[in-house]
Amino acid sequence: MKDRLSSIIARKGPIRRVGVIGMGYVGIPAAVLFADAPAFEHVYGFQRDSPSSGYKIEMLNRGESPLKGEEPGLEDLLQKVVSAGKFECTPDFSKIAECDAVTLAIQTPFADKKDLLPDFTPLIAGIRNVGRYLTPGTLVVLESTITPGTTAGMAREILEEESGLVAGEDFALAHAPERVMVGRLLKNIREHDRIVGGIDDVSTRRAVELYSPVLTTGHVIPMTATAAEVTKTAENTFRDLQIAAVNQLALYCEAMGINVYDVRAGVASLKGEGITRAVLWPGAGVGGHCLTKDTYHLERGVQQLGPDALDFPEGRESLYTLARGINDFMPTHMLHLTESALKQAGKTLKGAKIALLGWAFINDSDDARNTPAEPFYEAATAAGAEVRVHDPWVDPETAPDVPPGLSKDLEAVLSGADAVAIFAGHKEYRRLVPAEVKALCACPHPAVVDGRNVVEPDAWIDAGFTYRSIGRGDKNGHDLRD
Ligand code: SAJ
Repeated sequence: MKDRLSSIIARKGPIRRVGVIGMGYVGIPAAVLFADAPAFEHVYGFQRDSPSSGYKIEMLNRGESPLKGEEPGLEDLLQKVVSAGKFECTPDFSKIAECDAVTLAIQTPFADKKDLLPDFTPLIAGIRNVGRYLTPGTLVVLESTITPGTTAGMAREILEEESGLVAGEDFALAHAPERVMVGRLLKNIREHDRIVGGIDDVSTRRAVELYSPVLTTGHVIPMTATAAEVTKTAENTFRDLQIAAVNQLALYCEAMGINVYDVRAGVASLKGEGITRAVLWPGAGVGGHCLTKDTYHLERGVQQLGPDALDFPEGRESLYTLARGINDFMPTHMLHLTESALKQAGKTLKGAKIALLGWAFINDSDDARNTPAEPFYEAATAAGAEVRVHDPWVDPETAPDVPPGLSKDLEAVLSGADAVAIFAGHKEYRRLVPAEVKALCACPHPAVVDGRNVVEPDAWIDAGFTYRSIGRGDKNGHDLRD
């Protein structure tokens, strides 16, 4: 029946009109790049006119980007395609019927971090909207990160149910996972290779036709839809695994009294002749919206698609969820290091004033999603400490789940602190001067616990701090200096 789809597409001709559902940090750059491609004549950006996001419609149609932070080239390109009449943002989903190809870029965040399940509700609503207005010969592409099996499973079923059409016969269906990083959205879409996977060869070929015109140095890598879903979740699972491997090494180095960074440099020196050792950086934990959840997408995928076919060591936990457990342990380890440093100064967590520096999950960013600082904050508070949080990048007004009293006033947060716990490697913290911090802490032996290797151990130990850092087994047992 693939011939039927091929002939419908042949009659329809090349893709000329494109729709992008979801005007977020993935959909907006995708839409303007499609609109700027000479291959396409018009692009609709579909955005629900909801109380929280409806404002984007007017903004985008004025050529203004609603995205926070610097996105090089995005607003210029948006103004160019809007004034050329090639891009239009609309809440009218019926215009999907005019499109030859429709992509969905809708986030799948955790519904509840405790149960590690993604919230597919917004994506399902988007898919239903597409199904409602789907016409024969249209290509539908899911760009969101999804559990392997979703494209050929749930998405296909919903589209067929809503449209009365049949995937692979009346319309093409594919997955092309986004690989963008905030701050370099256009560059990533143009230059990263693009995984494109259809539910059948005809769908794959049509998706290749859609994405090829927007790539500059990137290449399209065709495969099946399920392989594309596994690729996306695996690429983040492997990064999480690499981080867990070096976090565990750091814990071992602390226990053996050696410096993990010496070991890291030593291991990484083994290279050449095709030998490589990708050793990442130990740290206070793994946050963000990618690495904290994509492992569980992959695990769910294999459980749903191949539970009986999977041959795996009896009773053994998945290496990937073990890695998640190690990375999620790092904020607890930071608490243990803080407790140890306070104890060396004759104090306990209970009643201690802790200055937590860095709420963002990543250096020099305002993004605090799933920050590892949060479990530390909660556990230290539960242990009776008073935790005050500083972050020069995170906006207390707009960021999700910010702790009470989050401040951009570093001196105020440091004043009277018994311990300083560094959770993000913001550049501001690399410039901290031990004597100045000690004067603010106003006690003989404040603790400094470095979760991102940003302070120089001896300078702080010599200034009278009790110093602890992840992986610094060579320094964590230092004598107290007056
Ligand atoms: N982290 C470490 N040690 C490391 C690297 C990161 O502890 O060596 C921590 C960071 O502090 C952060 C978390 O891991 O808390 C995630 O860091 P990240 O650099 O992976 O940033 P993300 O989550 O924004 O990951 C994104 C992902 N990109 C997309 O999903 C398109 C990921 O696949 C990329 O590998 C990563 O960016 C990147 O840097 O390219």
